Amino acid sequence: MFFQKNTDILKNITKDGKALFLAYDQGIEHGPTDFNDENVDPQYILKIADSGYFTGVILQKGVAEKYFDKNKYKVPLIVKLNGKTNLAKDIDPYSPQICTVEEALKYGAKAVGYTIYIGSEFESMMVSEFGRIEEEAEKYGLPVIAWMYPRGRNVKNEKDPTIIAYAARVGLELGADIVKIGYTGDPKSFRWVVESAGKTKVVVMGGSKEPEEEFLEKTKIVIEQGAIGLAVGRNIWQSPEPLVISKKIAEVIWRK
Ligand code: FBP
Repeated sequence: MFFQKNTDILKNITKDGKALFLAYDQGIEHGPTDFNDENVDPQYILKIADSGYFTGVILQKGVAEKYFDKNKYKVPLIVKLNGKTNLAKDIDPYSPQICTVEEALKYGAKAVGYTIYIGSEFESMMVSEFGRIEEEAEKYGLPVIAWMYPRGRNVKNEKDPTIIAYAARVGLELGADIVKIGYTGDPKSFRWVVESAGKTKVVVMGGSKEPEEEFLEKTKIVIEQGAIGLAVGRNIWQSPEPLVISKKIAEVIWRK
């Protein structure tokens, strides 16, 4: 008999098999340059996250510890276990683990996330850290989301559909429950990404703020091609009306 993970492992962070995660780890990745007077405050973000449109909110440990009151917020918490700043400007990036699965559980996590820069000269370190996290998370039945970002001097074009499909496949090979990846730019190549990920589910990252109609069109395409949803930050909380765009995105994902 072969070992198969509990197929219901995603039940706490999905609704009818679909997902919409609000990403708010940009404070470490980019610094507060992404923020304004409102969205610099994690409480503002948590209110959006708790609006009912989201199946998860992604926080780093510090924000989770200081702001995520598990008795108050209903939105499931996803703790990002590694991170880095963009100040070092390393051509080949490494994102070290800064939080353990046990700590994440203490903050109320229903899932954990980890970035792997595939193609980086430090890929092997991240792959091996990810393996240990997988093992630990498995003990608690906690799903693991892998941010699969091709990056480094050997990656000529991060948006190359062949490389994105490779990244998605690596997520499956490593045992990720969900991979978070970029859009390839066209439906056909994106379908191949989803097929390459096999039983690992696919969510698409947001990226920098785009015109609303374009963002909704992209959402529609990725859902039609088999993604289960999005993990998006700036396109929501940089909007003057975050709940309006959240509702529209949710309508596309859950096809209302
Ligand atoms: P956005 O929707 O704001 O792009 O967030 C998605 C995300 O993956 C975040 O989780 C992360 O902080 C950020 O993008 C990393 O962006 P990059 O490494 O491309 O600068």
